[in-house]
Amino acid sequence: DPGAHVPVLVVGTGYGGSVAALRLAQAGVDVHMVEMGMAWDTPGPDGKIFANTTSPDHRSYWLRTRTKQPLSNFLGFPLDKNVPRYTGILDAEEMGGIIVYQGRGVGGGSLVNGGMAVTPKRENFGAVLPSVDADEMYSVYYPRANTALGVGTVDPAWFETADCYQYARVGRKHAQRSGFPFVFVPDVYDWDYMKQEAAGTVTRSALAGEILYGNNHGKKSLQQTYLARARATGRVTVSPLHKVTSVAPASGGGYTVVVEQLDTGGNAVAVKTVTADRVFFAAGSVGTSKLLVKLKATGALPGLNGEVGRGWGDNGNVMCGRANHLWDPTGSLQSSIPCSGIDNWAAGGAFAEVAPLPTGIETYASFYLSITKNPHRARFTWNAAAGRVDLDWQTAWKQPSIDMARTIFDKINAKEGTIYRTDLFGIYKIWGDHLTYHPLGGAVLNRATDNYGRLHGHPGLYVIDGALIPGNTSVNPFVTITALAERNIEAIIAADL
Ligand code: FAE
Repeated sequence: DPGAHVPVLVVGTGYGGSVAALRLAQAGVDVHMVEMGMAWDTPGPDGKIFANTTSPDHRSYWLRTRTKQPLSNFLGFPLDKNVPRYTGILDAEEMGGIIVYQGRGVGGGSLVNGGMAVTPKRENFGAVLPSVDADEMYSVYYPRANTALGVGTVDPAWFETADCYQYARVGRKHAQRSGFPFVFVPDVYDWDYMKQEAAGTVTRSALAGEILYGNNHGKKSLQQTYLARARATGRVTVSPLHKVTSVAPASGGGYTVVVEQLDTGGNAVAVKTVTADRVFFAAGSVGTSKLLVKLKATGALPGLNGEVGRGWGDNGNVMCGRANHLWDPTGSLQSSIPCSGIDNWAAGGAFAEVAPLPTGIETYASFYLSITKNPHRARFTWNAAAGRVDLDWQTAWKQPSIDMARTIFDKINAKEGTIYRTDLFGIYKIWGDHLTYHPLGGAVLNRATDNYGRLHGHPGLYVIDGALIPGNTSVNPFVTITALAERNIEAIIAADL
């Protein structure tokens, strides 16, 4: 309600926000969550909540009139098409030199992602979060996050026989023949449900190619895990299609939060003001960074320090495909949920997930999303003339990622006598180096905040999402975002409330 007062307001409903809401509610605190995206709890005219990957419609993109598919081309043909402008689920946000893909809606990135739930190797953790006690993370908070997220691993015996993972078995064969470690990767997808999909006894989701625009079945998004438990406490309310635009100290203490209510065309239809004793920024790396940089530059939060906006990275994401021989088909039926990867982090700085190309036809292609040790970090700044926040990432900064990914795929190509695909990202373009799925940083732990996410300069303001992590996690990031949020909220509840 406009004019209302709430003890805690959480900006965003992704991993960090959902952890904060659940744990605060369990501690007896009433929490209000504000989410700019839709609720995603109501079927559309086709009876489904989410659109399929192969037939994007108005539900698929955040306020675009044309799709912006990560794989833009196939066999020389561009894949993008016009769609009605709508508050859809996937934001392809163009930030100068890079397109940053993000989930929009109650559940944040958990709605659109592949569910790959990877805990970094212990020996890599010091570089991920240098100021955090690794013993505590690996004994308490990673296990707590993995349990609450519902993480599991494919049944290895079923994997060997499942048609839908032929692409992964081909990926394994090629990795091992070149001497690379092949690993199974855990996921939050319900693996029993996937077995039933393969057996034809339930409605298909992963085996119908669903990913990117939401999964109608099988995937345990935050709606099924943290957010369901948070709502069950009776202390958590959520306002979808509401966007936070300002947070500033209130005269009587606490913070004044300005919220725009959006319609499904993205227009502000009402502006509401609430006061909150405490505000948790959980709008994602880009969302939180953009808000804080703007609020500092425009004088709303003058006490924020000069670290706000710094330390942003793309988790070293780069994509590529390889063209296999005709005797190495990868399968016309491919599970959209990856279950495996190639680990060359120690030797070459790259961890590559063996990714699906769920086109429904045999492509003879192997497809990979590599996470690399890219050293470049970008900065968000306030562009007063344009009234927006800019990011100074440069496309050429992907070159180290390409070089690191090549430590795997040049060798595999040489061994197999194969070549890179040049038709997936344009015409004669090998590398998907224009995007990231894994934005991280912008309000880095122990720099813009204290060692638990308390923002310097304004008591009662916290960052609790991917903005805390300085640009790279060495693997897919959401388990680390969740575990760090579990650690921080425990300390905050104990000391501040
Ligand atoms: P996030 O989940 O992005 O949530 C932030 C929320 O805040 C969103 O719902 C926003 O709509 C909302 N918001 C933003 N600004 C405002 C505002 N001003 N007012 C109100 N609400 C706002 O943040 N990671 C993995 O670990 N494994 C994977 O397999 C994987 N696959 C991915 C595939 C795709 C296509 C994408 C896009 C991402 C993938 N990720 C994956 C990344 C993962 O989803 C991401 O790191 C987390 O979702 C980030 O969590 P946060 O809590 O930081």
